[in-house]
Amino acid sequence: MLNRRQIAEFHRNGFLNGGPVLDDAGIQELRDELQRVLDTGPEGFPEEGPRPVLFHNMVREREPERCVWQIVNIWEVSDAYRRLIHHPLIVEAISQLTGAEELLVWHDQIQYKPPGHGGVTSWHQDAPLWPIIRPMTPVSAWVALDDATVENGCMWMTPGSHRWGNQIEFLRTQAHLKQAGDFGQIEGFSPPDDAETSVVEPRPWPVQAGEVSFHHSLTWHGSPFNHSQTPRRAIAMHYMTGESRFVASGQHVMKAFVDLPDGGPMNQAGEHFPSVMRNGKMAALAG
Ligand SMILES: O=C(O)CCC(=O)C(=O)O
Repeated sequence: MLNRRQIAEFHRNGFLNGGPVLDDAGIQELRDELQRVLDTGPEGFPEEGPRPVLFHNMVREREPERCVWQIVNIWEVSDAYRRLIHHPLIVEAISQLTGAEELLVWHDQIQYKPPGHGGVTSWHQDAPLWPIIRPMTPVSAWVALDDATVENGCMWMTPGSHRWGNQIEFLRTQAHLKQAGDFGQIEGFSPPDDAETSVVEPRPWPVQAGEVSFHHSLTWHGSPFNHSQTPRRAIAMHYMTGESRFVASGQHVMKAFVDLPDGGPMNQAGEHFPSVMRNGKMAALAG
């Protein structure tokens, strides 16, 4: 359970380290499961039957010599990851941070930057990249499976940026920032006059293996290259509240799994969006 100070920190900064949620055995189980899925490979899952929604090197077209394995909805092919999306400490914290008593999984995603040639995840906000759900309020839980450090490409965060609105077009102009050495050098943006945080001060956000970090879906974040000799494995679990609605005009990889009319409640979108909390109580394990 988060305390008042932690909740206030999240609302001020737009991100928070929630502390350890996995012991060594739990970390190793998730690493082993990730390796099993990587060994199976994108083509190794049957067409019919459970498979990740997306499984690719997300930087291959931009930078063929680099790699970030992105696996969306690994929970659909792994009991250990399915248990993780229901982790009581994580779900309870998301409820505290959103103030919601009904929570659903929007989707999860592994981002694995291999040693030596791990690619960049450019500065972005999540919510503008998720145009099939409204409002833009989800909160994500990001669990490190290795110590995420400046050297191996930990995330960077910009305090207070979740209160600056949708700035995705501006952030796209910062895609030249790729190295840990210059990743924080965002230039050309002035926060709104009435914003609580009036300076752009990005900072590295190291997270230890087994810890959870939370971020708001409008918080500016990203992660540079991994030039180090250590892997940077992590999973983000993106949660939405019971108020989320489907926006049929948008595009997103999860749209193919939404069985709803425009404006329909996402809590009726179907089995790919499991409920993790109902009426303030933990929901039964998905699947
Ligand atoms: O794992 C990363 O470096 C980026 C993850 C991310 O963008 C997210 O969790 O929203």
